[in-house]
Amino acid sequence: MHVLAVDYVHILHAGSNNKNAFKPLIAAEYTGVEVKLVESFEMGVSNKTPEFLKMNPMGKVPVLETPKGPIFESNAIARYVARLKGDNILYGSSLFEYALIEQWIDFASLEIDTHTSRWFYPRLGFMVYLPLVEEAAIAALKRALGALNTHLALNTYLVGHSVTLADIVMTCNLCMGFCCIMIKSFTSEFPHVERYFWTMVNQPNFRKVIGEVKQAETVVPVQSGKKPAQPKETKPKAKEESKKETKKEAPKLKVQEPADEEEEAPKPKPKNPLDLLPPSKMVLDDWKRLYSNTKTNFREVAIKGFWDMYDPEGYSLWFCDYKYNDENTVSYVTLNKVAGFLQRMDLARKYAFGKVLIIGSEPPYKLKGVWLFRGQEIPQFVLDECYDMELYEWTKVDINDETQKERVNAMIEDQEPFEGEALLDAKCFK
Ligand SMILES: N[C@@H](CCC(=O)N[C@@H](CS)C(=O)NCC(=O)O)C(=O)O
Repeated sequence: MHVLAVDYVHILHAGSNNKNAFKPLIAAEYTGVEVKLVESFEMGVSNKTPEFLKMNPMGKVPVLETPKGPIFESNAIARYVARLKGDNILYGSSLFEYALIEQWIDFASLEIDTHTSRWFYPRLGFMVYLPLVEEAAIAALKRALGALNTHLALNTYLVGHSVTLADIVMTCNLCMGFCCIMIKSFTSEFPHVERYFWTMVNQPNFRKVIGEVKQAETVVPVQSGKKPAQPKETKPKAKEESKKETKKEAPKLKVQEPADEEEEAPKPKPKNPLDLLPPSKMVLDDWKRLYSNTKTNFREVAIKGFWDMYDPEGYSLWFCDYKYNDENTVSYVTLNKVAGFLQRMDLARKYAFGKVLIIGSEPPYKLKGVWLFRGQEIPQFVLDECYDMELYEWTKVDINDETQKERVNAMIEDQEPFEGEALLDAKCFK
């Protein structure tokens, strides 16, 4: 019977933690094409069988089985998955957008992946480690990240106004860097790349495939004493020997894997230190409810209610001021930036309330806000986990200063004009 490719369950040969396999798996989440990872894949064994070598003579993964035959090379597989269903959202809406998507896919492969690998693999002993070569790889990677950063200063996505295949390939390639070698002090030179990467990996369709992503905390030390990989011999090797060599899978990414049934029961999560603070008379949810339900007389009802409830011992108020306002030249990119910030603050929902104003009737727009946090300081876990925090200047509100108090009120109320300027929008975190 002839099976239509759109109805076919495609089998993807790769391990479950392979960033190249993530590309088609994420594309499949967007297009609804059925792609399943092959069962019991063992790197260095499954990809060296005669049957596998018929699918990819390189013996490399990923490989996708389709009704017409196998496809290897992860970008080609991802393109196939993206285009299988005629009307799809991953390939842009014009020939020009299509070309830009291809441009960024090539860039992600040749300028990001190549240089990240040239930095990372020699440190693992997969290639000869030479300090001068590493220096050149890092310089080339920085040049590429600089260019990407410039593009992302004005664009939420690589092409157009939604996720395309270019974002999928770029994010998977950046994933190896962020998870394995590009520590915070390295990536903070590229704040827009950081914002882009964390926004992408937290999109539900990415998260389903990749899981939770954690940034590398240290640069892998050079594996001294490890012999560099030898060039492959042309004559076939004895089974055991060849197994050893081909087991060189790309390193495991530091993502949270699905729990193994045989593993011990997970330890109870340690309490958030904010839960250990002395109880407060202010109930944050009551304030959030009052804010949401007040439709008229906002000053008299909500603002007055806020100060009646406010507990200056259990909570603190903070003004935030975006450091890079001159980059806010495109309205929807600026709005997306704020939306992403509030989305990433989700982890603090039990402990915070915030208002961010997007100020100005024309670009560059200014971002200013006020946040209420449990405790006297900005919670450490928020500073650690939400990278947007460092994009703002933070100043504690002195509530004994009436001018500052009035500024808080104006922000909570979205008062317009605000400090003499119109508001493009105001976003609330509650
Ligand atoms: N350009 C290829 C790279 C494939 C690749 O290098 N795969 C590695 C695992 S990520 C592999 O199979 N290595 C086994 C080997 O070198 O024999 C793609 O994007 O699919």
